[in-house]
Amino acid sequence: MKFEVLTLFPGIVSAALSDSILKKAMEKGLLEVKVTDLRDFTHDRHNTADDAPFGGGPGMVMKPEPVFEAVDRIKAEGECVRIILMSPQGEVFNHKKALELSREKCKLVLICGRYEGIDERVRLSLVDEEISIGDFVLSGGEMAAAVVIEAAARLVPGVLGTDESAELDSFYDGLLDYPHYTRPAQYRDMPVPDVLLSGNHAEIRRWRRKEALKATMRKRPDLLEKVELGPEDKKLMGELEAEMWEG
Ligand code: 9D3
Repeated sequence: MKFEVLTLFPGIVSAALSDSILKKAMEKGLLEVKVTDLRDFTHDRHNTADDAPFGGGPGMVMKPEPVFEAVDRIKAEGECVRIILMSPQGEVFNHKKALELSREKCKLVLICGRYEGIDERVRLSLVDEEISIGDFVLSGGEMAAAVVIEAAARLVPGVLGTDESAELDSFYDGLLDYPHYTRPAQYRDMPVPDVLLSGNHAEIRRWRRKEALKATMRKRPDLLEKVELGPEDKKLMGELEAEMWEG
């Protein structure tokens, strides 16, 4: 999959792409990420990328010209493009969106805003969609763009090792993870659950599924409304409910 990030702070985005999984994906030719400095598309000697808002008020607004010219250059390269604005007003990013982007054939152009925002004409005439990564305030779209790239790239077939991707296939089912343990089997006053040392793989699988259901019920009950539970899950849920009454 192909990304091009348009930003006034290319260093922030590049730093986030030094992750080893992403580097390997790039070496394998499965992922291409170009980071473009919007200052390269300014023309005055101060490389001005922002200006005061029309109508007055606090802060500065990102000028439209560098963004339009950068997008013109990308389009002139003849590629099919899908233009995404990273913005707090966007649709909130999730696994489903990551999967959809991972299957995109066109180049994904991620525009990162800074300051109070970007000139509205960018949104009106260039942008296909807006993505937010959640309801909190960042200083700009760079960290959000890095999040989107990492989450989507991991879902491209071949990017993860076989172990990790097998886990994705079977376990990204909308439940929270089960607890993990490693050696030592006893640490301070905390033993590892016996079932994990038993070697009984059917029992271990059942225990993990039950713990995943328990964690989801306790911490993210909203997720259970969306997930489809199989017959075994329903049985495990029944057991959990009974155990709740026992205390
Ligand atoms: C404090 C300024 N805010 C006034 C209501 C508006 C505002 C402008 C610019 C808030 C944040 C930003 C910069 N953020 C992003 O560009 C951004 C973002 C985010 O802040 N949260 C979650 N996802 C994203 S994607 C891009």
